[in-house]
Amino acid sequence: MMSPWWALQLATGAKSFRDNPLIGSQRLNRLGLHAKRVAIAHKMADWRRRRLADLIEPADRAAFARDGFVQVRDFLPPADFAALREQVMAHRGAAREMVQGDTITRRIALEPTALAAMPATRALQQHRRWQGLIRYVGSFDTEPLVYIQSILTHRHDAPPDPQTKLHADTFHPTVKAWLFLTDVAADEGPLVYVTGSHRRDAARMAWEQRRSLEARDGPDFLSGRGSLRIEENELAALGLPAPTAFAVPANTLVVADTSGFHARGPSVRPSLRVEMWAYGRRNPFLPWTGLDITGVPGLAERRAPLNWGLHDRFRSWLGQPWADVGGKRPMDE
Ligand SMILES: O=C(O)CCC(=O)C(=O)O
Repeated sequence: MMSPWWALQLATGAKSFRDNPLIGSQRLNRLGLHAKRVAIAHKMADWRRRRLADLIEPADRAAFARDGFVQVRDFLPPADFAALREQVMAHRGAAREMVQGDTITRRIALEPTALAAMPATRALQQHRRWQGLIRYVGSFDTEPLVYIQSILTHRHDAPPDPQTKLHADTFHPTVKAWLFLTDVAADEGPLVYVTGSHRRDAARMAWEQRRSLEARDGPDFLSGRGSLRIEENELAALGLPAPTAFAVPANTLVVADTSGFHARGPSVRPSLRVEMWAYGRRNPFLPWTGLDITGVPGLAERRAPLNWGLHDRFRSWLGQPWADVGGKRPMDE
């Protein structure tokens, strides 16, 4: 009875080798199902990006094509950044937290009340380069989801945070952005990215094909769910360099295609990182760049709380990893 649903999911961003028997099928993947989805999704993203090229400067386009990310230091003028940091750090908002291993991720959504309380966050959302980079890298001309995000490492006596293992978020191009509000030290859980790993050359496609046969039944749960993990010592065979750690001062922006390999670097002590964090993901097979009903003003800034509420309500079907922790500030313990 579920077969038509599973088949329809092949034309979407569904990625779990464990939950969809077609996506996880060794027989179909031996015939190239996973590799074909990867190849088509990347071609579609390239095509959409060509149409969005004017959203960003040629230098940013070249950096992205080469590296898979764009890094901008001193992103905002100092006075604008100071205002943003001051407003955000003082804001007590309805927070959600997810615990992964020993690490807490806290998110405060930029919903209408938060935007009204922090005019500098609205200004960031309207910033031309911020918007342009996120849309171009994500390959869709639609409004990203934006949160204030805090990463608190070593807060639980538990195995390591699974985000510290290098991984691709999914099989198709997709965007995440970090505008760091705190300085990030190299040994305090920086974002790391494997330069050039957004490309799908022959070596990467062979790796994708191989991993698509192992992922469903392999020991790594998150690879089975479609976020394929890779060991650092496998990178050289794919012609890839060691990961770059973004040990950067506050006011650095990184916008990355997180279908490239990335992770959170280890932290040698309990640390706290705060950032404006944006995320954009749509069906990777769509031919158009816009037409996103959820991105219209009025709805766009309510998506995060609506989505949390939906998962609270239908917790047993949809799952809800984001616990309601009441009102918190980004730097609260
Ligand atoms: O925020 C970070 O440090 C990276 C987290 C990560 O790996 C992810 O968002 O997939």
